[in-house]
Parts: sequence; C-alpha cells; structure tokens
Amino acid sequence: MIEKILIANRGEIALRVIRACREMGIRSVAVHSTADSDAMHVRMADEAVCIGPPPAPQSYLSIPAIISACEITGAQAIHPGYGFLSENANFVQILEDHDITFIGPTAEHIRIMGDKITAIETMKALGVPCVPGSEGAVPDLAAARRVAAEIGYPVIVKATAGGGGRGMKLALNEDEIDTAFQTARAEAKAAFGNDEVYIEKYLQRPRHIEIQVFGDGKGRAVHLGERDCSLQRRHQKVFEEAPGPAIDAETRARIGRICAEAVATINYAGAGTIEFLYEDGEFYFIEMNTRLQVEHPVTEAIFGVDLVREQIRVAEGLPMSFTQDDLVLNGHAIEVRINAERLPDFSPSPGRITQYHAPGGLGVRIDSALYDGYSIPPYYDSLIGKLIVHGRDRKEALARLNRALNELIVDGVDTTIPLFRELLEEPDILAGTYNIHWLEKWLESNMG
Ligand code: MV4
Repeated sequence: MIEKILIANRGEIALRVIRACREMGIRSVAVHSTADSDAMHVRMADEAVCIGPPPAPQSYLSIPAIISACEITGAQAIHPGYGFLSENANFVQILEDHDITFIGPTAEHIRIMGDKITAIETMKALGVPCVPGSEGAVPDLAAARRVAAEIGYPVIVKATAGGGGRGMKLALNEDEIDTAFQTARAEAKAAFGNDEVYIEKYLQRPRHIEIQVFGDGKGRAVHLGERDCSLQRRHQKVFEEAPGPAIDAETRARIGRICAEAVATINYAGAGTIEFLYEDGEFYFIEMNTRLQVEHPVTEAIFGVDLVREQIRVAEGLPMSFTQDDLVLNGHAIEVRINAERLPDFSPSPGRITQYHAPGGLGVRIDSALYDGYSIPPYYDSLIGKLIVHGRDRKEALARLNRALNELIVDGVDTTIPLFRELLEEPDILAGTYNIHWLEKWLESNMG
C-alpha cells in the first residue's frame, strides 16, 4: 500500500494530485524551487521540500534532488504530473532501481512511445490505423524522394525524437522535398541529438482527436472516448472538449475499442492518450502520450471518474475501479486554458495577482493554484488555471462556459480570458465546425 506520494510538479496539476491523495487517505509531499516557496501546492501538501533554485533543470527536472526528497520524507511513490519528468524513461528506470514506485507506465512503454517511429510501428502492428508513410526511418535524400513520390504530395517530414509539433517540415511538391528532408534532419540533430526522420502523407484539414485510454498493466484496458483538441496556437492547446463534436457513438466505440485492445495487448499501465488526425471520417494515428494530460478533466466530467485516483490504484497493483461497460458517457464538457499571457502576441505576463475570484455553481470546475496576492514567477509555463464546464449537451456546456467566464476575475496580470469571450461569439465555435488550422487563421484576421 502506498501511504505517501511525492508530487514532482507544481501549479494546478500538483493540487490535482494532492486532492486525489487526500480523498484516498494518502499523505502528500510537495517539492518546490526557491521561486515557489509561497506556491499553493506547498501550502496544500502535508509536507514540502525545497529542491533547488528557480530554473527547472536545477529543481523540478533534477532527478537527484527529487530522489533525495523521497528518501528524506519516506515517500514510496512519485506522481510526475505532466511535463517535467513525466515522460522521461531514464527517470522511471532510476526510480525502479531505487524501489520508488512511479505512478505511470513502465520505462519501456515511455521509451517506445517517445520514439515516434517505434510508436507508429508498434501501433500499426496492433491494428491501429496510421498515416500513409515511410516504413520507419528515411536514411537519405534518394530514399526521401522515392518515398514521397510513392505516398504522393504533399508530404510532411518529421523527426522521430520530435513530437508536439517540434521538428516537422512540409513539402508541397517534389521541388520542396530536398530542402524539407535536409532541414528536418539538421534541426532534429540540433534539437534532439537524433537526426532520424520519417515521412508521412500531409493531411490538409484534419481535426486533432485524442482517445483517452487506461490500462491496469496486466492486460486489461478501457477507453474513455475522445477529446477534440483542434483549437491550438503554435501547438499549444487553448480549448478542448469531450465528446468531439464530429464523432458519433458508433465511431467512438469503434476507434475506442481498437485503442483499448492495443494498450491491453502491451500490458500498458495507467493513463495514456492516443493522438489521431481525423479527416473525412478516417482516423490516422500520429503519437501516443504516456502521461496524464492537461485536458483530462473534460474526460473526467463526462464519465464521472477520477483519473488520478485510478492511476494511484493501478500503481499499487489494484484493479481499475470500472470496466468498459461501467463507463457511460454523460453530457458534454469544455475546458479553456487560462494563461498569464498578453494578447495579441501571447507574450508571458508574470506578476502579482491583485484580485482573484473563481466562478462556481452547477457544472463548473476550476483547477488552479492561484490565490489573492500570489505572484506568478517568470520561470515556468504560463498556464495559471483551467476552467472546465459540464452540461447535459454541448449547447448547455457553451452557455455555462459563457456564464462562468463572466464570473471569473483574474486581475494584476494579462490573461487569455478575453480570447474565450470572443471565441464564444464565433459561429464555427458555436457549431463545432473547426479543424487544426481554424484558430491560427482566426487569430491572424482578428488579432493581426
Ligand atoms: C501532421 C499534420 C498533417 N499531416 N501529420 C503537429 C503536432 C504533432 N503532434 C503532429 N502535427 C501535425 N502532424 C500529418 N501527416 C498536421 C499537424 C499539425 C497539427 C496537428 C494537431 C494539432 C495542431 C496542428 C497544427 C499544425 C500541424
């Protein structure tokens, strides 16, 4: 039994994990940098350990500091949250060697999915539909030309070590393949120290649909439907919803079953997200994330489950507390990400919060580590809160989002809140008719 969990993270996700621990009667340990001594996660946890100076490589990413904090406090397990060390296979390997339980999948599964080529090969072998593309790495220019001509233009060259939009180059026709291949390779080498690239057919106007999966590590797994996360700016999601407005029950059941069977087959443990591009009624696998995601609350809302609690159960060797048949989709949920950023350029806006008022009422959830008088430090990412609304249907969720946004007050710093008030006036947002390019185009014509 896990009696004490160390949370190797900060901000709203650290609170999210502490809350699950409390409800399960598990003690929590916060770690923090010197910039976060006054942070809410430090106050809310049962214990706190300072692990280093403000820059993340010396604190939240410092494996020795975090393991020392475990030893000092007697924490038997680590929850990584998202970002930081959450998808670091070496970290998970080191924890295994120290007999500290990692609340998440094995180092091996993280490694497989962290390399996009092995991820695709694995998923393809498991019957998951993938984008037409090269079989594995493309070794040289001659191969790139041949593969691209075979697939048909446009194509996209991607770094196997990339992901989340880093290390991709588009080639619209054969005049562009040489440059695309060579720059992708050079940039991959510089950014990741790994110059392996692969080529896919470029899909021109897909949606980003991701399937939430959950495995017990012993061959059982379920899916919890999809999230439509197409509304992104520079590969940062800003608005996410579940279910996807373009996905019907039959489609959900079909792709969901494929994903659940795939992760069951590999004995995957814990929460995972299988990312697809969805175009003209077809799913194309692109990547798998082996962590709890920022947008997990929309899935929790519509299925009425606590995904962090399930992560902890599975890490303890317990079964999940539900089967596929127990999971009944109820209503519609939307999340908007509140970032401390200045519009129109989304530049960081750290500083002191002079007034904070959170909305409430039926179907409203706020995940945030803000409080009146808190100073947002400049060292970390700009997410300061998530507003999640749940309604009986999409229309009710949108009305509730509008209402909650009008109650929400965050003063003292600039935030993305005004963006959401504007988006809720857009016919395409209200109708759910958007794809991965919609937001960037809208920002271009509405914010210059
Ligand atoms: C693609 C694509 C079109 N065709 N792959 C960007 C992030 C990374 N996760 C995958 N990405 C894309 N891969 C093929 N074969 C278009 C994108 C893409 C994108 C994907 C999801 C959400 C937003 C996006 C914005 C630009 C490009």
